[in-house]
Amino acid sequence: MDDSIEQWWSGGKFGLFIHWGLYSLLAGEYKNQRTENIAEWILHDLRIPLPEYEQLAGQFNPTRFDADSIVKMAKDAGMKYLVFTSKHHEGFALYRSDVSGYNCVHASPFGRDPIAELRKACDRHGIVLCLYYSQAQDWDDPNGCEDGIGGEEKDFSSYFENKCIPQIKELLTHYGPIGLIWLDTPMYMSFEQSSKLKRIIKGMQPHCMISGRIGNSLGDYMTTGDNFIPALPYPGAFEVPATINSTWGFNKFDTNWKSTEKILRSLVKIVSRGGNYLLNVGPTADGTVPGESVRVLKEVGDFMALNGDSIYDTTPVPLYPYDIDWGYFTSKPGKLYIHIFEKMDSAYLLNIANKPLKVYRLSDGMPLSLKERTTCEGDSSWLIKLPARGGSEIDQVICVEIEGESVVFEPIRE
Ligand code: JFZ
Repeated sequence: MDDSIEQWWSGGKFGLFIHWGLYSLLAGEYKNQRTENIAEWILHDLRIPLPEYEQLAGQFNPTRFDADSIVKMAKDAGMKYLVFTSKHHEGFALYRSDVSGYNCVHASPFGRDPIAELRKACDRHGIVLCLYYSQAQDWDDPNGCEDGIGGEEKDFSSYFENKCIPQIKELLTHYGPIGLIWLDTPMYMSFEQSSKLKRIIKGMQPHCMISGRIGNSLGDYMTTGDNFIPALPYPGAFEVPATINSTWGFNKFDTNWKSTEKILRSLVKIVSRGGNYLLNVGPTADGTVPGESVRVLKEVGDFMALNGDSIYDTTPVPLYPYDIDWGYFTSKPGKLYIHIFEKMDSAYLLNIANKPLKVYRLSDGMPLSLKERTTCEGDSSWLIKLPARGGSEIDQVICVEIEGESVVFEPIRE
């Protein structure tokens, strides 16, 4: 499993997810009826008649879509890759497809190819381009899967052979190297079908990674449930796809924006457990990213610019024997990073076996004092005096340069 994990992904830790499609035009509402669920499911959830939904293609004209500014936003947030919905469950392709005319170049006044534009922008800014593709659910194709709707009268393999595979081939042929194909909701994919898809992807682009949702456990890493973070350091590679509000596709009624503090906490928590954080934005029908998302990403970027060393290329430490609710650890060879989310005067830690060599605040290198002693019970202890926090500081990162490559925690004594 591990040979297929690429360095840009394992070291990069943080990516931008983009959910965009015809559902973005409806923004959570159709004919005065609001959807209760995630906005990109509106066709399914409100049972919109297909011919009516397909009409939306004729209105798709996001003239303010600017690939460069979106990629730059990701870059400035400290993200290293971007995953764009080339075709979601609705079945509409967001690129020039010769396999199906139901795409934004041939069926929409827009007439532009967002993936071609993202390719150029990603190359310009050094971001890895990745593509989401809904391989099993396709609510537009009469033979595609649909959640909860029986497949008895369907011929899934005909959809799979005639739309899914040819479109995946287009995506891997027309846009240069793709970092990752983000497959989703495998539904009724058989082991043979998942294997075939994997063979095709790896055959065309051996370095292209495959998300955990290809089906039949054939992905290159584990994709968690949306917004779900494993409780302990997970032994393998994993990625947490997550929303900034409560929906993936744009919903004009969803103002449930998470705070920057919450997003940063999730990022650090996920990275400290060995995972990647794939954070979503849902552009509107005019192609722009909601302002609240832009703001949060900018604030996360301010943290990353000063503290990125404690995130990129780090590995999780072994499980610390005490429950601490004020922070998290990450590490690199010879370094322990202590992420502190609470206002505290000092950090008191027990049972760290390494000898501390040098201690400083990561954001500016300010040296700090660390008192090391052995407790009456014979355990080693560290007392680190912390500097006053800046007003907007959410996570104060302390770097301790240690003797030895990796961090060693002693068990709690009997
Ligand atoms: C899927 C999609 O249905 C959804 O629209 C969005 O694209 C999201 C990123 O992925 O939804 C899922 C898929 C899997 C789980 C939860 C939601 N899961 O495994 O818990």
